[in-house]
Amino acid sequence: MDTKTQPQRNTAFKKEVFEGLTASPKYLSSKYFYDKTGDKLFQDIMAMPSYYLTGCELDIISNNTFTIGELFRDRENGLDLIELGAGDGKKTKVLLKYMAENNFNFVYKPIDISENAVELLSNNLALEMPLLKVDAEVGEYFEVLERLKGYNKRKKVIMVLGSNIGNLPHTKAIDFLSQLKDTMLSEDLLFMGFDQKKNPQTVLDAYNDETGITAAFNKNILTRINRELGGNFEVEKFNHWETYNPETGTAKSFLVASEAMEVTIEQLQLQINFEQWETIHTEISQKYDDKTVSWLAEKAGLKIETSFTDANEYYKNYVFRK
Ligand code: AVJ
Repeated sequence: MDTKTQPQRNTAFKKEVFEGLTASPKYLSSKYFYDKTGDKLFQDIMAMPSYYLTGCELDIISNNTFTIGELFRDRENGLDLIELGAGDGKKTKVLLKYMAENNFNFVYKPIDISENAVELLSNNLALEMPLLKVDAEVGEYFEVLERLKGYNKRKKVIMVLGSNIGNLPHTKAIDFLSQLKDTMLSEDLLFMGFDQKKNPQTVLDAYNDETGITAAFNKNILTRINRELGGNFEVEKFNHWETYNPETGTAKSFLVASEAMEVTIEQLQLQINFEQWETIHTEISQKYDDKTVSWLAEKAGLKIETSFTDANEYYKNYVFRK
């Protein structure tokens, strides 16, 4: 595992928190949800029936393992399977097991922004699949893209599951996709999950559970600022608020101050004021349709080769080529 970039990431965290909380309106980046507590809360989210995304993608991968696996295969030189945002690897393991059992020659390279997630996944794979070649790394998407160019000695398959791309607004998603394209050669594949537009209530329910798990997940970013940057947010005075715009397909998460407050963040030498009902925008979870995905692909210079969906067409995994 590469821990050399840790201090740098902490600096990026500081810089972005400063920028976001001094902006108007205030915002924070959802990529900072994922510390140890955030990872655990996200696991709890994935286990909630209302958070349909995980189950749908698991169904898609389980029902199409052979087709997907054989698309990935290179009988001559094998392949590098690179996963951005690997998390707990639950869905990926279905493919890893197929590949391992069917004589694929491959290295699995999981990359995640959460050091904790990468460590848990590495340990788990060492136990469950001891013969698998794993080369894990900590890093964030845009930071690791450059290094992916070094993986051009044989076929590479890049996976981004979980509709993780949905955290990026379209402009950034196009940037991300076109930078991925720049790392690809003609035989390489990009396998990516996109949550689809559906009944707006179903989307809203996925991000607004009554048990408060999503609220806790959203608020964890404030707890993290308290712990890592010496903040004194009174976390319970913020409300989780979710919106979904069925026209644009954008689900948005906010933290709303339930009263006027003054917050200090020691390490940033920053004092911030909240008016009552002032917001911090924390996350977008974009929903897609075929037309939008085709448009993103075209803008990024990628071609859609095929796609897989579940019985309800709630979710789709697309295979892209350069
Ligand atoms: C992991 C980014 C795909 O946006 O659906 C879950 C994170 N946020 N519940 C998503 C999340 C609130 C999730 N992604």
